[in-house]
Amino acid sequence: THAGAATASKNAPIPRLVQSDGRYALMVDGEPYTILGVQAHNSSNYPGALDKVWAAVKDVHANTLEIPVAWEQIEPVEGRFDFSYVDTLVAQARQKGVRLVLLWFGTWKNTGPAYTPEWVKFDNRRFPRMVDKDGKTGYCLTPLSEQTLKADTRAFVALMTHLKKIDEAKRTVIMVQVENEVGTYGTVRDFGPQAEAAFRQPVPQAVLVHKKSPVPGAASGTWSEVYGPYADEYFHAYAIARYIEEVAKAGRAVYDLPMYVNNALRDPVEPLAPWKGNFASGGPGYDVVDIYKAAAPHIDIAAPDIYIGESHKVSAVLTQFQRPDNALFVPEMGNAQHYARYLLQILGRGAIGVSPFGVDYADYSNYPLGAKQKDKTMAEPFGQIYEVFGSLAPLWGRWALEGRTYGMAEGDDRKPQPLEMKNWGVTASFRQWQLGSQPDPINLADIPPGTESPSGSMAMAQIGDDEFVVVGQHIRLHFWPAGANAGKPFMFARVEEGRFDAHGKWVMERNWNGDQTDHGLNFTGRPTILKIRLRTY
Ligand code: N0T
Repeated sequence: THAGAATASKNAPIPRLVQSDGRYALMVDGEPYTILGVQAHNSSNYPGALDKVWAAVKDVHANTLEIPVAWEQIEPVEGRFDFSYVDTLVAQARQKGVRLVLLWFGTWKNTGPAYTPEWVKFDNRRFPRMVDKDGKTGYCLTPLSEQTLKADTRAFVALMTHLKKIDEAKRTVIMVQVENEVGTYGTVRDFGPQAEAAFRQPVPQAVLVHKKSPVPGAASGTWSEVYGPYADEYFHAYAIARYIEEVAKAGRAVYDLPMYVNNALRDPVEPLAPWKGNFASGGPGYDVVDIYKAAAPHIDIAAPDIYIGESHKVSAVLTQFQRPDNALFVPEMGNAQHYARYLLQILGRGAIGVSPFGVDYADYSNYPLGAKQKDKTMAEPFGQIYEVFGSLAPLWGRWALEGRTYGMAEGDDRKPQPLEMKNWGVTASFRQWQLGSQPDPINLADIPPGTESPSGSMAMAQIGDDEFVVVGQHIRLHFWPAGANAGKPFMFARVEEGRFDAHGKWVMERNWNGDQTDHGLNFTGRPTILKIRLRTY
């Protein structure tokens, strides 16, 4: 036998993002993998804090934990690395059967340098901060410093080198977030002398190709010539993206895991306008995803952190970030109960994963962004859905890659929603009892328990011409014939309730008929999976 080949074949295939017709799957162990994630609180990245994280991961039935690795903790003294936390984390994750997404809290964490080591934080000469229009030194480290870039890159490469060493056989770590919510509050860009000189340079060709000019006829030139009133923000986005690219590229040269950046969102429905101080300038917002694609080809995904909970805004965000050149992934979302219904909408849209934030028992509530509760009752609404969806998760990624999936969440307006699929449509309605129909407008004194606030949702996969798998909660579904079936009479052939076993085999529990189908398919607060076959006659 060849010892070399035997050793090489012991490694599980490396995780990677694959694309087909503008749809995506994250491949883990060679199969599409759907991240049913949670993100730990910011300061849970120490061995002593992990028990309270794992307890919540278990309660919520997550298959993946997102958790920080801070520059300050792996390189407290320049050039001396300590990976004891990473080792503990990875070993415990394996014990629990949970995958990891590691968050590199480096030069920028929520735009600030709080997670850089002390030798970086306070050395303004060597690691300069940005300067605003009035020449005042700000809080944020400038993306134009080659020294800062070099130091961050060295630490990140050390991390990736260590991960390769301890994890390339098992691939417990499946993806890495590079920095956290980058950009800058308070100033649109750096106005220091070096930045001013760079700002007067021509826009790089790659950026021109990806990001069209809003100024008629300005196909090339300086940032101001090409991007007019957006020039400052776009220049800053480019500077940050290019910095992140250097970090990611160096890390992937050592150990080629998928990598992404996350975004603290600007308002998704406010008419697009040049930066006026109400979001982090230079972060990977929807308007500059193109610039990140141009400047940071080693970043697979620009991903939205959803803390804006209104249903129409959530839908707008998903549309803005799900693009043929950008997989949908929601690495953070509020953990308040009203966000739970978005899980199925997001997974149904074909996201590679989703992850409410702050699902651990660290005695911290990030209300008003998330839940007031810090205990099991915070995890429960998400756990109910993950537990049931878990049976579908091994199949879902393939269906999503094939474009078979759909998702929906009850709107804040509580109104019915139609959805057209291939030759079949379905209309969802909400706050119905299981039998009969509520009057319109609904009698609020007589609504089913658990529907006081919006909580309905479903994810549906069309697995055959006339066959569907759906998981739903607090929702009523009526199918109708569409496309080639339009106008034809039809009936249910089967409406089986059940689940998929560990081998992907459908296990039926019962067949719904009579009262259980005569008034639509009614899902209560207990998430349920149905396998449905329709037929025309
Ligand atoms: C998030 C989290 C954590 C309505 C906040 C959200 C996490 C970071 N930042 O708990 O700090 O590390 O990525 C910023 C939300 C901005 C406000 C949204 C307006």
